[in-house]
Amino acid sequence: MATESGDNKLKLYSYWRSSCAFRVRIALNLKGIKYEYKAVDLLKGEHSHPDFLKLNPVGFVPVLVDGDFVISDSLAIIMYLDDKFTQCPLLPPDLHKRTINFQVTHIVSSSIQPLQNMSVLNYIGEKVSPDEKLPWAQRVIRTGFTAIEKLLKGHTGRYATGDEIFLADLFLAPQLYNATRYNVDMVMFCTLLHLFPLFGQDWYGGIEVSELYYSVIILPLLFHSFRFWWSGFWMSEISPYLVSPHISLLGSRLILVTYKPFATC
Ligand SMILES: N[C@@H](CCC(=O)N[C@@H](CS)C(=O)NCC(=O)O)C(=O)O
Repeated sequence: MATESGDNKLKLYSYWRSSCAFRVRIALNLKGIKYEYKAVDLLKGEHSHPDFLKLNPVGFVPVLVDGDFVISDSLAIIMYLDDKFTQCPLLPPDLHKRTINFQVTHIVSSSIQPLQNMSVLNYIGEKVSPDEKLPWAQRVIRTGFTAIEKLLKGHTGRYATGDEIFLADLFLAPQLYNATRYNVDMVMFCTLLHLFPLFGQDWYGGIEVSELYYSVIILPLLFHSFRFWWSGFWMSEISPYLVSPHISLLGSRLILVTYKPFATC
């Protein structure tokens, strides 16, 4: 398997939370391509540093450097990697499937992500109000996801357009991560949630077994040991009941807070 480009390992300029860089990291990892990770901290403004602007004058991550060839857009980078490293092709041979992949990709990369980019949200926060940042991000994500839901209906398999991972998946997974960051209510987006159940756990009744176990078994156990200890210590039968409602309440709250039925799908 081709892993490196000549003697020069590929260099990826990335920020861990950047959904655009996340797309490229998925492509690199799927294809088993080794690369050097160059962290660019967006929160510290490192993307505006003159050295970084030499690589990408727009001041965005990701940037991929292959020898002396510099590419500064996630889709361009991914297409470059797909042509150069042919293992795990990212575009399906079927014309319709391929076109659906392009549509999803462009909805995410043109109609969602740029509108909720850090600089846009900061601008809204400054010029309009900090309170408007979150509703705006949620709104653009919801609009885009509504379109993608429609588009994918009848085409999905284990992944967005069948049983193999293609371009659309590389753009969708990071955008779903963004949706979790912006606390978008996902109950309407059944197809997306079925494709990426991990992102849906908190949204559609995905009670984590460990949480249930914690609330149903561990807390009562703790409570009863505490009761024994308490009554032994204080030689009193009344005192444990003073704390019991508190602890049971904590137990049931854990269930109620995390449980949300997958009603609409
Ligand atoms: N079309 C570009 C967009 C790149 C982009 O917007 N990157 C974001 C992170 S996901 C960024 O660097 N934001 C910095 C900012 O908004 O100032 C791509 O797909 O690579």
